[in-house]
Amino acid sequence: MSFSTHFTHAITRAPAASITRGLRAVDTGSPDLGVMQAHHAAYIATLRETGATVVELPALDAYPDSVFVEDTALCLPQGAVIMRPGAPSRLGEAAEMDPHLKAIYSDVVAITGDGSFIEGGDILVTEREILVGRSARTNAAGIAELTRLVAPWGHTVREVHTPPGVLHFKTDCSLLDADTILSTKRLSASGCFTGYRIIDVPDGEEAAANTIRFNDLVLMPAGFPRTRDAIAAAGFTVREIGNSECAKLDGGMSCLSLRFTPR
Ligand code: CIR
Repeated sequence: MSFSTHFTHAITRAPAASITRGLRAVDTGSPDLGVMQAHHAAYIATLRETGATVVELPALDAYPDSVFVEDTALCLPQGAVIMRPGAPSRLGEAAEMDPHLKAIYSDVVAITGDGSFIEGGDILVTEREILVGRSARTNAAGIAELTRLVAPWGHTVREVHTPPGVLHFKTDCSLLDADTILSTKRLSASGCFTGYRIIDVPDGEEAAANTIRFNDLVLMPAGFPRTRDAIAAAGFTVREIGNSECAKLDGGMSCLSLRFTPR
């Protein structure tokens, strides 16, 4: 079974009331907590529908962006790596995740360098390699440290670039199966996915690029019919999940969970 698309576990965190103060590149209005909670519940129910165990952590009001748990850790079959988020208001979220991963994994390591920054949203794990996009949140020192930490587990890291103005590398791409990547054209134009089959996100639907393949399903944000049809036409079973509130904070499907199968 592919470790990059099939998972026994996921971890999520409930959105906090402080979500209204969450980070955003452009202010398009305040997220509605009630609507976000409803979307979050649908997301979790869909993960569970595939047979996975979902650990739901309680809201952390001190961290407005803490619903976006993906940025706090990288989970691999062999162990987990605690990240060092590049957003100062999010740095403390990583330590909040640490005990929960230690409860599941015997091997949990951490990015610790004072000048090292890296967020999970910049990391795309495929069956053959780990791609990490440099971004405003992830720097060379963070990538170098991650490379050293995962080498003993047999993983290689390839540094790539996040398009200018895009929050995270995975804002613009997702893995659909071992060889297939859904990507915006602005990202795939860099050539970073040479050797993979690329499904282009149709022009104007760039916000649909962040999906997750989770067991037999592809979860994608609702409201992008041409992307939905392209993914379905390629043979995947699609589930659309409301994402209007997370989108106001530049968040999407991958941000809302850590997905893994511990050995
Ligand atoms: C942030 O700016 O950090 C949050 N508002 C959104 C984080 C989205 N996370 C992700 O793409 N992995």
